[in-house]
Amino acid sequence: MPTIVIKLGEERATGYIAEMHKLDPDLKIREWPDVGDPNDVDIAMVWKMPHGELAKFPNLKLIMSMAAGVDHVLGDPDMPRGVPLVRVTDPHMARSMSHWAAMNILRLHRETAYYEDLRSRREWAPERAFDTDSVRVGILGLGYLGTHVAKMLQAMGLKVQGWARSPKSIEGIRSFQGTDGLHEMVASTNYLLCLLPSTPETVGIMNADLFARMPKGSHVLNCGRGAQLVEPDLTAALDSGQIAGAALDVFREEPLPQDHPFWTDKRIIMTPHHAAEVYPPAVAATFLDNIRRCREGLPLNGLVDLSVGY
Ligand code: NDP
Ligand code: OXD
Repeated sequence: MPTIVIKLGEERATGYIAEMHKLDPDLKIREWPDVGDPNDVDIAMVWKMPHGELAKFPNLKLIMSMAAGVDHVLGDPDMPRGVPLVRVTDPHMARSMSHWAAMNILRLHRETAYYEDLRSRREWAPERAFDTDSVRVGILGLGYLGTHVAKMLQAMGLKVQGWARSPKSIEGIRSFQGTDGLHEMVASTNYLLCLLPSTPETVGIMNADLFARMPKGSHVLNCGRGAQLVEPDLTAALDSGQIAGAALDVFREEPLPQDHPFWTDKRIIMTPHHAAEVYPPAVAATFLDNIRRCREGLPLNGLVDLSVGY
């Protein structure tokens, strides 16, 4: 009997299983590590499955990343490379990511930390105007999420530009490619937001050299993957004033270690890797559609190109 194995944090797995069973009560789902006979397993739905586990299912036909990112699967040296891998592309998630970006760009732009500090001392701040016309957001990654975020920020009246591997034609948003394009874009970007997948090409992309190319007093936001930011370079750029503030949702090591300097750095807004969530009621139907497609041999949605790693 074809069986789905699901691996997520416990409460989250229960939510997904319940939503999928609402739509198809006959689905046979097992929660890892209680997988039964590994020969029965044809589909694995995973988030951070321990390395080596996927290789234990000889009849696996589909790996579903329970996330937009697939680095947690591709990082497994024993991942069965011949098995198709799909990922989440979901409007609920895109809206959530856009809200995170908008909220944090505005928190930085409107100097929320400064005003909260004044408030804590019962001080009324002098009146001032915010120069929103000069705000220019540069998005690293104009894929499913980056494009959605770009359009929402644009609808809020911000100037937006973006960088991707291939040229884009999104009305009112200039797109850049290649290393020269990246350097050109960041030179006129004062809010740099990373929404790239984690691949060997993107690791460490936000570093001292890139910060030095931005206008002095710029801001950095990372909601892609922690490995894309060289964390000590951010601290140094904040110390020198080259970067005025940052908002981070993802970190090199998660959960952030207790002794990490970011915990107490007031110049950095932090959220614990929940900029955009996969919400079971929103995605259950699309998951079931891909399961059906796989079992009926039809084309899959959200197929990952293993040759580029996203
Ligand atoms: P997509 O695959 O749709 O988009 C990726 C974008 O990055 C594309 O525009 C792609 O260019 C570009 N890109 C990839 N490699 C390079 C490169 N070497 N140089 C330039 N551009 C590059 O992914 P999504 O938009 O769906 O998701 C992006 C990432 O966001 C995920 O991989 C994940 O890491 C992160 N994420 C984080 C979440 C959180 O809660 N913090 C939640 C969800 C996702 P091109 O279009 O030309 O292919
Ligand atoms: C994702 C994430 O990639 O939540 O979906 O990080």
